[in-house]
Amino acid sequence: MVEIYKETGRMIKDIDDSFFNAILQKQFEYQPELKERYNSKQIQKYIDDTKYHLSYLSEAITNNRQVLFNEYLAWIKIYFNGLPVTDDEIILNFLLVRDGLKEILPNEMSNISSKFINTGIEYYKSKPPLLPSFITDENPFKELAQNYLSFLVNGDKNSAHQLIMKSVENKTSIKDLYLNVFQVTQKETGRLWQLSRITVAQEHFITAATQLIMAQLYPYLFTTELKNYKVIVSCVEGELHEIGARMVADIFEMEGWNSYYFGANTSIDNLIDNIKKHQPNIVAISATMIFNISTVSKIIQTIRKFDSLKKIKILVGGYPFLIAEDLWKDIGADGFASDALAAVEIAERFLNQ
Ligand code: B12
Repeated sequence: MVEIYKETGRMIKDIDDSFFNAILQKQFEYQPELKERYNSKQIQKYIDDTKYHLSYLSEAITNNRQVLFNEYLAWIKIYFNGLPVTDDEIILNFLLVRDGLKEILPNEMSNISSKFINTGIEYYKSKPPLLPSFITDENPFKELAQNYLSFLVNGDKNSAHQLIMKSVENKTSIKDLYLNVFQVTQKETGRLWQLSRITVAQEHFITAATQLIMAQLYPYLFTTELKNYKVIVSCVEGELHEIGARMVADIFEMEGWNSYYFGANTSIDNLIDNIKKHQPNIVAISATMIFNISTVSKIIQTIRKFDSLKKIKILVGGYPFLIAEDLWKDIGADGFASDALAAVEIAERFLNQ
């Protein structure tokens, strides 16, 4: 049962370029006006987008989690809402992919992919293209977060920096700044980009400024009594979102752990070599993009192969694990946490068992 899903996901992942060109030609047959409208850049974009859709479909099927595909479709709906691509064009693209897969996959597998795509399309149709702010009324630091982000959106990193340093002087804890200010303003930045309210350059500027400001807070991190525990924190290969992992490493450090932070896009081989070398109590693996779940799973399987690493507990975290309940169990991790504070709590619970 599980194997057929994995095999279907794998076959979809391995599909070659001729498939995507055939889908494009079919879309032109149904919508000849698109053929007139698309220049070579738009044709390439259509092909890239279709490949991208399949990378999500493949992970959703591999893990037998409709929610992973649905959330992606909800994301597309909002993203394309501000752009000159209609719902009908997007839905037709998915229908053509579904029918194209019927031609190349064995029956049992194409039934699975059709079910995922049909359910996804219904979800797409039912979702309004709305995305509420991540800076909510429940956030005790709402005003600080709003003011901080507003400075950065306007390109004023010095005022953003001063605002944070002033709140540190006023005894706001680093943990509150991390979770209630930086984490939510980063997510809000993503939302503003997705809604086309800020540019990619602004998003990069805000992220770089936040990383710089987090680095200025380092003197406040290393104040606790040291424990004799080690943690390795790393993003998987292909994963460029590193701030969540950085926060996890920093909060471990604040709690007296010795942390080894390897950042974004670390190769499996390199990670395994370092796990062998440092023999940590905990390995914390971070992934944000749904198409990286398989790599997380591969890392876990590789660690489990070595007798010398048997005692190590593996934690996973990041967006896919937040939306797909118990996915962490299915891929063989020992635990999952929704944020950096909870990560340390779980890790210490393991060690006190
Ligand atoms: C900054 C950013 C980038 C930067 C990252 C730079 C950097 N140095 O990190 C860059 C420009 C590289 C980037 C690239 C892309 N991005 Co981007 N990015 C973001 C953004 C705005 C912020 C990420 C962030 O810092 N979040 C804040 C951290 C603190 O939150 P977190 O990661 O969830 O971490 C917490 C918990 O999850 C947990 N946790 C995390 N890891 C772990 C691990 C363990 C073990 C545990 C226990 C817990 C844990 O603890 C953390 C701290 O509390 C997000 C928006 C968002 N919603 O996150 C989009 C976002 C993730 N990106 C998105 C996209 C689409 C992309 C690109 C595809 C864009 C493109 N067209 O190229 C690429 C993909 C790159 C790749 N292959 O990885 C989308 C993803 C949507 C989707 N469908 O999946 C988002 C959601 C934006 C959006 N709203 O549309 N991005």
